[in-house]
Amino acid sequence: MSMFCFQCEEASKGFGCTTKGVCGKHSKTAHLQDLLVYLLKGLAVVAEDAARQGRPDPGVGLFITQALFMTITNANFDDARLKDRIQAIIARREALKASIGYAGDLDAVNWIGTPDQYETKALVVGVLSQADEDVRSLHELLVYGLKGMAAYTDHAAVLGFEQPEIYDFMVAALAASLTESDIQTLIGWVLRCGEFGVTAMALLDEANTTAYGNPEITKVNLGVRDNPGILISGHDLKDMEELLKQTEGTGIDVYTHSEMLPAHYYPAFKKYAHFVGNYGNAWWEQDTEFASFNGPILMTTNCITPVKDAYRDRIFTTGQAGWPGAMHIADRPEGGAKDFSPLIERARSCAPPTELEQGEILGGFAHAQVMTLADTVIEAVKSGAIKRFVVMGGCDGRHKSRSYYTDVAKALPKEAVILTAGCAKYRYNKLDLGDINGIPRLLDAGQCNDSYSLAIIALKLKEAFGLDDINELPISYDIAWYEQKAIIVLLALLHLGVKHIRLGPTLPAFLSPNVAKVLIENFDIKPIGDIEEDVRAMMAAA
Ligand code: SF4
Ligand code: SF3
Repeated sequence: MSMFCFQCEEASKGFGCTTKGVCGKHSKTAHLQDLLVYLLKGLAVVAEDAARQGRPDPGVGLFITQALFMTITNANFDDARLKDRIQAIIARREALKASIGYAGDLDAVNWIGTPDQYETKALVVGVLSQADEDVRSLHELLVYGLKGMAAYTDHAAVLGFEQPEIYDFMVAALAASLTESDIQTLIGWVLRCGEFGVTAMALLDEANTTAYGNPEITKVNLGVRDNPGILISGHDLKDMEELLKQTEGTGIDVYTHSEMLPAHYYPAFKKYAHFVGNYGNAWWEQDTEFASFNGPILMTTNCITPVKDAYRDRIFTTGQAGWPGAMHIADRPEGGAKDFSPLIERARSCAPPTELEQGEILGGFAHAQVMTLADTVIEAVKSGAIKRFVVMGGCDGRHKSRSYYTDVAKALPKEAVILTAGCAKYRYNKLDLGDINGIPRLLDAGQCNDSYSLAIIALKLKEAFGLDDINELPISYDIAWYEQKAIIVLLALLHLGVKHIRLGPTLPAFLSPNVAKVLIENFDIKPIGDIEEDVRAMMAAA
């Protein structure tokens, strides 16, 4: 075994990647990420102590958030940047220790090594260094939830929205994932992670809607025009804003890819005439779709797949994303904007995108928009025109078995409405599912973090129907997961009291049998099964 990683749904053989990641991550990169997380836990222990002494390190929450974000599946494959971050963690930890006179003896708070020692050290501090499989499972579940939370917290911070309580929790929980081994206490940390997941998603919702307005019902064009284009992928809306501003009047069009599709739903972006549409599908099809796009591509976050020669000289990363050899657009200076001129220059010599498809898709059903339709929706439920809502949000992925979600969307009776968010939607968002009394049968709230919108809608419906329990609503959950943002969304739903969630295409490899049993017994989480049986059970309110 030259590495071990089981943080995503595509963990090899449902066990873990042991020689090279299915995602393309080399063992060296996996080791650097292991060491980075380990040392970050050490920094969290020191930061917690500093706060306890009343001498907190003010920037440490955001620093930890951004470093964790780098280790999310498909975010950063660039060893040089991971090494730089490890050095920065050690430097920050040592400075903090010196300033508070810290004298603890944990290895993670004291280890100092040079870059040539990182790999050897990583071999003894990775996931498998915890021998007890239940403790390991809970540590990793907690850390993966924190990674997802880190992504959302960083996006909010970029827009100027930060909450000290979220950072305090992240620091304390990360420290606990190093020092705590009592099973019940760890379960408590995992459940609290869900609670703060809701807080983090609410903060990001506030940040996005304050900066760019409330998403509106929008038809998004799938075709292309004759101008050269820039394709923007990932989740960062501030990058979206700055790219649109800097490309205005240049004769270059801008298209969204994968999780950037919901940018079209925001009023602030609609005013740009060169913001043309969405190109392609979910992240895992990028190797062919980026080739035919013909112009530069900007990856603002996950998901990057191994870069092909066909577009190697056209791919750029920014923020916490990275690919070795890809040009990285530097962070914005204090009070300034990022400089996207290298993409604009590159686009000038590129052919227009090759058309993949034509037509439109509909989206923009975040909570504020759905609430304007509340009376119609409630009436449709009362009259029986809508019998069930099925939440099918989450992530998409490569596995053939994910056709389950397309088949469920097709098999659901015409009285069912699908609520979605995240890139999972690409499995069914181009189907013609029709409408119920004018309400489309597929309501897309936005990015994966906009699962928060789906939770708000559920809570508002619970109120409107005068119910005591969210599980009494005519809503079923049939969720697709891939990476760690889906983990924080799942923990957030559990915190809100949602039960009977179907999770697929497989249950996480990092759940030990005992930890899986706790989730099943307390929340009735179940794996997806036969399409017809699942549809029947969901419609019968199983
Ligand atoms: Fe394997 Fe997923 Fe880890 Fe990549 S992130 S190495 S695919 S488990
Ligand atoms: Fe997709 Fe990577 Fe998770 Fe934001 S872009 S949902 S997989």
